[in-house]
Amino acid sequence: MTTFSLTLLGLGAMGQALASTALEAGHPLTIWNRTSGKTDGLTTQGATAAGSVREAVTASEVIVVCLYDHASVHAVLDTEAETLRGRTLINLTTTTPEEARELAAWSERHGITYLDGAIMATPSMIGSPDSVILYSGSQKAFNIHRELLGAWATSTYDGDDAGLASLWDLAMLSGMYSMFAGFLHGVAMLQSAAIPARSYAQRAAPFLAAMTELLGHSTEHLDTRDYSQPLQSLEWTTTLLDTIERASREQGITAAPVETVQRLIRQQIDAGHGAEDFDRIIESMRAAAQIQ
Ligand code: FVH
Repeated sequence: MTTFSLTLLGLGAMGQALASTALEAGHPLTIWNRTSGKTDGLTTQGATAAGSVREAVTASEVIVVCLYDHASVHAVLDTEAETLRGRTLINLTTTTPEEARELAAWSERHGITYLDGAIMATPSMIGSPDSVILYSGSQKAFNIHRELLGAWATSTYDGDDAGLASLWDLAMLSGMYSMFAGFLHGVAMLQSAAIPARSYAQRAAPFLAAMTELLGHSTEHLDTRDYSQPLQSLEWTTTLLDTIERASREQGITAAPVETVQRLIRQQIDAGHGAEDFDRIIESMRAAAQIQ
């Protein structure tokens, strides 16, 4: 394996995992964190703790940032744009696509090679093939540093538009959080009858796993936007969700997660599409953002 020196800015839960794995892979590592106390375990493993961002950036050709959010990335890097000139910046902080593009443009203005990454894993998964990190931005940087990226996770490159990794990341997380909210709504419904969450989880997990099989079943109509062959019509689905809403109220809990879906359905029924497939609610999502 080709080892090269690396700097990591940000030693939160994820930064710690990335640092530790890079050290295990044999990369000389310089680390920096805003507040003290987070470098100790890593220096024991062989990392060098820098006293300032400038010192940390100067130490390596490749600078990885894993900070709280986009604002914290600028808070750390803005004063060091000239120090970063000629180096490669890999940003693993969660941002929006536009924020990633903004940072790519900022990097270009300052002669910095920019690669954006989106981590689809928890800290404990880093270093295992089950963890995935999506990248977009500089293909050259992705290719050159593939071994390091591979030590952290299974790496994929989605193109030179720096915003694409974030777009994929947030699209995947949107699906995940909506599913978790639905799961918790189910837990609350059953807990109202003194049924423990564990019992619900035991039945819900295989049921939801079976339902995810439907996701890849037929997606063509989502691209053609032809919903005229319904698997479940909007009229049929709204009646079912209405029953869930009433059941929620009977059990003394909110139906808020279901109400959100109902609003999207009603928009399409009101526009005269009640006989079409449930998937037509995607048009309500587009309409909400004025994208037609
Ligand atoms: N943890 C996870 O499961 C995930 C999974 C997928 C993606 N993420 C993203 O990774 C970024 C970092 O997440 P994290 O888990 O390491 O986050 P924290 O443990 O909260 O650490 C945050 C670090 O950011 C530093 N920081 C915050 N604000 C500033 C600032 N204004 N200036 C400088 N540094 C800042 C913070 O420093 P300190 O509080 O220790 O001084 C931590 O180093 C994140 O984008 C996730 O979405 C994680």
